[in-house]
Amino acid sequence: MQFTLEARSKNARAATIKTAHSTIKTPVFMPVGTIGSVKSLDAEDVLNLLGAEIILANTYHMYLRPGDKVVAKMGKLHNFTKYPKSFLTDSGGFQAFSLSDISKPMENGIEFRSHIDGSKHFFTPKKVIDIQTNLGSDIMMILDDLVALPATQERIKVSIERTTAWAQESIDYFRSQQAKGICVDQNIFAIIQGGTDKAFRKKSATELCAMDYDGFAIGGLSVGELNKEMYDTVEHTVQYMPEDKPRYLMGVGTPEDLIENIERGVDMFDCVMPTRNARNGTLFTSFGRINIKGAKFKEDTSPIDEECQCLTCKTYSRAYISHLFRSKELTYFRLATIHNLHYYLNLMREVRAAILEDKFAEFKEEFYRKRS
Ligand code: PRF
Ligand code: ZN
Repeated sequence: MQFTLEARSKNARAATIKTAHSTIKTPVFMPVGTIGSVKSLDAEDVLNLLGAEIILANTYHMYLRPGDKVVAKMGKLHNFTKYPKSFLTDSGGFQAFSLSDISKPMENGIEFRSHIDGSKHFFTPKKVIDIQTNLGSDIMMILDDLVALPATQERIKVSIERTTAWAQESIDYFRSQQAKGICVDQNIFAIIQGGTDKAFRKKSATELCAMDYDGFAIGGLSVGELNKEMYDTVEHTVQYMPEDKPRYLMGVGTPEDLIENIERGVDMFDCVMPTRNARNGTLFTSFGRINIKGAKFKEDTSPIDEECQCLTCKTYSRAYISHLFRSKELTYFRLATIHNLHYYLNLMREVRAAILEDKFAEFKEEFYRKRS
């Protein structure tokens, strides 16, 4: 993987990441395609979304169904899904923690029960690398031990110690597999934990960033803490992360969260927010959010957002989209998802242009002015 830092505007960065399957311009928002599809869209729809060079899929889901061995036989994620650009796969630790009825983090891995059929499984650092090797993702994530906040100091301490031990085991195994000619086109990121505690974050970041990873993620945020605590933790953590590798904030967030964390030096994001919100009627616009359910849209001939250039806004009225939503028509989900993802991807494109001109501060001011 090639990482080229192109510009900075204060702490905000614009860079290019080259994987075996695409060239990703940062800051980047990665649409979530948990089971190998961005919900309601097909690969062609995603390719037609401006600048969608990478999507995120989940190890946990693909392992349980259809099974990583099936995906490998079908030509890995790229050929199975027909999305030819980059995939990042999350390791499964987070999904085992959030979806499973029972998830037990232990010294050597995480035991969990399938949310599909209740069957028992055990993820270890090596096992999730083997699964992600079968999936063929361009960027794989290590198994980490994350905790819901608020948590006790003792639990956070266990989490960062375990995550560091697993990270060492993961990188040794991954590089030794590569030395055997396995997963040579793939990359691996470590995940910093530590809750909102400054000393724990410093320790976790320092230990992980000393290892030979291709990039680093900040995990364990957006799990119940205040926005300000998230921003402060990111600002604090970033100073212990290398300049010459990508920085990825996992599972974040709102458009405002993206702007705030780009300002603090984050390059990559993923979140279900644009896709999930689309499905429940919340649409993002340049002047803030709207709920398309509103009676006031019933005879509204204008597009969702006058400034938006997406397929949905170029073609359809709010009245029609609102009617489809009320009727729970399947077409609604596709059109709304296209719009919300376009909004997120376009926001990243505009932020990047501003950083390249060293005008991030001006951009941020205008962004907030329009929504007030
Ligand atoms: N770890 C992993 N995946 C994640 C997170 C994490 O901490 C988060 C936290 N917001 C989202 N997804 N492995
Ligand atoms: Zn639109």
